Amino acid sequence: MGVFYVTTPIYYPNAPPHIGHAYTTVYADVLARYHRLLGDETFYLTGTDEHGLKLQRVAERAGKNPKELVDEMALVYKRYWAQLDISYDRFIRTTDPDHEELVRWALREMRSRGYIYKGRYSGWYCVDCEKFYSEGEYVVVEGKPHCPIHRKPLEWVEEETYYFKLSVFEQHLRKTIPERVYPDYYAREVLGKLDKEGLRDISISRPRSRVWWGIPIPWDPEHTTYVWFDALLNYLTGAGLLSDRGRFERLWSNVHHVIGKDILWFHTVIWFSMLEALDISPPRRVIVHGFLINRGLKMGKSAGNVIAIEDLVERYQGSDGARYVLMRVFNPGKDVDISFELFDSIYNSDLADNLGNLVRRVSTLALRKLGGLVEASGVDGRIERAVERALEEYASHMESFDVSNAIQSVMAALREANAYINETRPWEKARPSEELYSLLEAIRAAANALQVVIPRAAARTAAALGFELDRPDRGLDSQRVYKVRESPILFKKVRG
Ligand code: ME8
Repeated sequence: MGVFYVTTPIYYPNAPPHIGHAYTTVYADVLARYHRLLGDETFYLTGTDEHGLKLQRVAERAGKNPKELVDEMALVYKRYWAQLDISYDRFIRTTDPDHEELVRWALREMRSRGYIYKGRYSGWYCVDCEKFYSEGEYVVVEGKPHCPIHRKPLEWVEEETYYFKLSVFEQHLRKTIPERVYPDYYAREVLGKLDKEGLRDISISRPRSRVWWGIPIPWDPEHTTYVWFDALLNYLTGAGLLSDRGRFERLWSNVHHVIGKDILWFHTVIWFSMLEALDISPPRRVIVHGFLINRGLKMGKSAGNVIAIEDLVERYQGSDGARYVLMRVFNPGKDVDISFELFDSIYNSDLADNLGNLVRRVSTLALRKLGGLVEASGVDGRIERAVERALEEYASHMESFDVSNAIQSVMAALREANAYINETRPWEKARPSEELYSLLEAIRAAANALQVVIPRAAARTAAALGFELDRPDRGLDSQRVYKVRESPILFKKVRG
């Protein structure tokens, strides 16, 4: 048995999550469920990133204390994740006491090793990104520097600050990034940027007079910790670095950070350096994905092109449909241009017409022809080949984190099963036992594999057809007896 530790970014709770956040969170959930089923010691961490100027301002505008605001919003996030059946093991908040303690510990530790020093800083800052932009990075609109992502004017900031000696880690980064970033072209992208721009030390604190909503620097409370520095450390808190060293070592040996490509630099250059400064090994893997885009722009609040999670859940009749369409389009490398037309066609052809239809046809025939009792029999060679191939492909795609192709392999076997019914015409036979047994085995294998994406439909299928869900890598069986109880409609077709 192995160990599998998976994390999502911790999201800014200044607004509720949308399907871009769900894209990452469902994906990490699928990986976590897969490893749990394989028997690995699995830990899934998600949460909210609650400090910093952005949250401070949103709270001020709403006339609230930031803590009051983030308390409310953390509940909103948990409600959405419950709606999507996200099986996280901990929901971490950067205002959790154990996290604040860990941040103070990390700052002291890095300072005592000589990686933190005081200086002055000036530069152009984007509050929405919580990030400084240098010349060449920002865009100039009407003579003024603007954020390249949010297109809003940047703010000029000049102040005393603590620096982290990022510049000393270049060799370490060049050595470790290539083998740990997946897919590997993102590693090349980061190293390319490193070649072009080099590394400068980064500012990791803010004067409390300007940003008071943050963790005070332990030896100088007139400064608060930069929100990104605070946020990245959540991955150590979550694994219990200060509370259970043994468990931490186990989890950290196989940690997988799932992130969108917008925060790649933070999760490689900055994070790997922070870890090295603490004498902790870099993460086993950073798994990066592209954006969901809508009408040509990255889906997001500032672009005003957000699709709401509740709309997806409603349209696709619950969490399974919503999870499925997001995972079916999941693409690490490319941005995906989404629309309800695209999601409708995926939902209808894969879930309603293929899986749902097959389960309904097979259960109806089993009830009608065999009174629901389908006894052990060999599996037809054609079904056997299709299922075995699908399971092999599924496992190899899942091992390389390619969820979309893993589920498409299973869908191909189910299409083959539907074709097999059309051609063997079991409804014309008196007792089509072998056909129905073969088809039930195909459905069982598919439910085992697809349960990581559509847990509810898999459980309903198992209950209706009379089998227990099993590990996704278990193959076919010729020793079972099926007692089919009902012919469920798993997915009703959606009309445009
Ligand atoms: O960056 N397409 O939080 P955030 C795909 N707090 N993924 C998307 C997306 C889209 N259109 N929109 C958002 C932060 N995401 C920091 C993280 S981690 C230590 C701190 C997803 O609320 C994607 O995973 O801005 C992206 O990286 C993340 O949400 C950004 O969330």
